[in-house]
Amino acid sequence: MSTRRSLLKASLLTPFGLIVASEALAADVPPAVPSKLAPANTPVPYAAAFRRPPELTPYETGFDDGDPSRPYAKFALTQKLGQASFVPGLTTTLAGYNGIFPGPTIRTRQGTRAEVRISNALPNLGLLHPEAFRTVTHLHGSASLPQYDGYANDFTAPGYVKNYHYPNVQAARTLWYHDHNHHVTAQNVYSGLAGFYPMSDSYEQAQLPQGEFDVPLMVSDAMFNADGSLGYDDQGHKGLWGDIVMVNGVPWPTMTVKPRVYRFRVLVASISRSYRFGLSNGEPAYVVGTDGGMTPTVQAVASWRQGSAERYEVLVDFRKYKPGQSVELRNLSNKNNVDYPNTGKVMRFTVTADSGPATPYTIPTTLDPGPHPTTARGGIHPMKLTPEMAVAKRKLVVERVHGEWTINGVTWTDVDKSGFTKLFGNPKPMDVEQWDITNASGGWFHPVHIHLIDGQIVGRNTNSGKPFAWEGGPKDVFYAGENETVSVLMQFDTTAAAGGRYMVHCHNLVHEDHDMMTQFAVGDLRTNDPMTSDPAVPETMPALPPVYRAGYPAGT
Ligand SMILES: [Cu+2]
Repeated sequence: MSTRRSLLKASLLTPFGLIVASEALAADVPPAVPSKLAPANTPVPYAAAFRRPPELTPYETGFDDGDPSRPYAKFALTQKLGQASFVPGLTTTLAGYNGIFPGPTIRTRQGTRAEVRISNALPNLGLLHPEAFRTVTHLHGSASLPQYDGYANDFTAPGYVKNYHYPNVQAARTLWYHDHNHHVTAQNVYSGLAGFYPMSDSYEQAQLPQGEFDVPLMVSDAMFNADGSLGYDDQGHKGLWGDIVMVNGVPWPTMTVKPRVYRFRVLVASISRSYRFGLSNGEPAYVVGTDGGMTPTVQAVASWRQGSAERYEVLVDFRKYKPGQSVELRNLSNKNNVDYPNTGKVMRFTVTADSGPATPYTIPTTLDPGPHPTTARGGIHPMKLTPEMAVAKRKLVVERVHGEWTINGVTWTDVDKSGFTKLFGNPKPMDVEQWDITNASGGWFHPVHIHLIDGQIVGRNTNSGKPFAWEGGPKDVFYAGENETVSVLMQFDTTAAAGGRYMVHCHNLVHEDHDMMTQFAVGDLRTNDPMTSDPAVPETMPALPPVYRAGYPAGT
């Protein structure tokens, strides 16, 4: 570390700056980049009002073969350019689902299958890259068939449309949809291609806050050019760390809350940044859900670590606050992030008087996720898996080799060169396996996403062999921190998804693009070919005007 760089770091000390300074020595993270925005265009923390993404209604609902036990809902999204006011006094061109960021929230229910028709009405060239503006949509958290799972090379070109099928048979959870196009996923997601897809079921509805008190928080970071356009700099494929933290596309918003218990579905949609969230007054957050649904035991935590694509559902109890009181959601940061003066802040809650008597609610200590949806066919709830059930153990090493991000030395380019036949593993349908994900590098962290599965973290070498307190539920992203090995049990449950090829990759999207991604196949790798089974077709229909549900008042 050069003296100059150390000084630069030292000049950026935040209230949590001691962490930054002491851990920067071991890091190979890129230097901070000064903001290009004029002071008048620089957002001020907590000045802007919180908002929720609009909720999209289906354009058609019905029953397969007229059978009332087989409902479906069909949605349509158009990927197109749009204009947003992210920073004061300037407009920003983005590429989003329906031209907005975050994209529309799609709420679904377990047992109602969905189709989402995604039309690419983007220009021929990317907004932040010079390549064709092809898109691939992955519904993260869904056990979808390979041809609907957003395989990185199953692209939809501008002027084309793909109708994605989602089974929605899993337990209630916070899913999200986002771009997954090979080599430019980072630029495409950063341009705005990301949205929520919460799925409910009767167990979740009976136990966790709903409606007004069920709030999605998409946390991302960005940097802007002087004219308000999105800045993009991944520093030689290391990562992108912006100086502005946004929640649902609003820099450091203030949310007005009632003195009630709120449920926040926290999603990190950042390209590279990871967070350590906590409330500014040290009050606990109650972790009730992880990537794949409710946690069997509710954990009160003072803070929790969360990387790209991880979802944590937390309850915050505002009942003890007086009207006018405020509390902040802060980011204490983690090793190997690039921190700026205000990246330690996320959002602020200001408590207002209640609108009427609240329904009594006790913060639960345990949660019942209900019967596992595929038990009848041999499916086991991920939190009931035990190491003895594993029929295979695999080691997955994430590392930088000769300037390329790799998994066991393999890149997606190697997979491409094999005609997409190269496999990391080939479990049989319904097999249980243990995968040990190792990051032997002290200088990086990698949130590793395994498609298709819900896993149980059974061990972490850095935490006396145990998962962290907040990791007590089903997961599909596994944060492999510096010198960490995280051990995961998973069942390759193909009840909803048959078999075929699925990706494994780092969810630092810059690492994923260059080229930390490989694949496994469940059963025969030739079934459900992700690129030829149901490819995109030329769009022949005019875009449907979207219909959104009535939202909540500004700031709430
Ligand atoms: Cu990575």
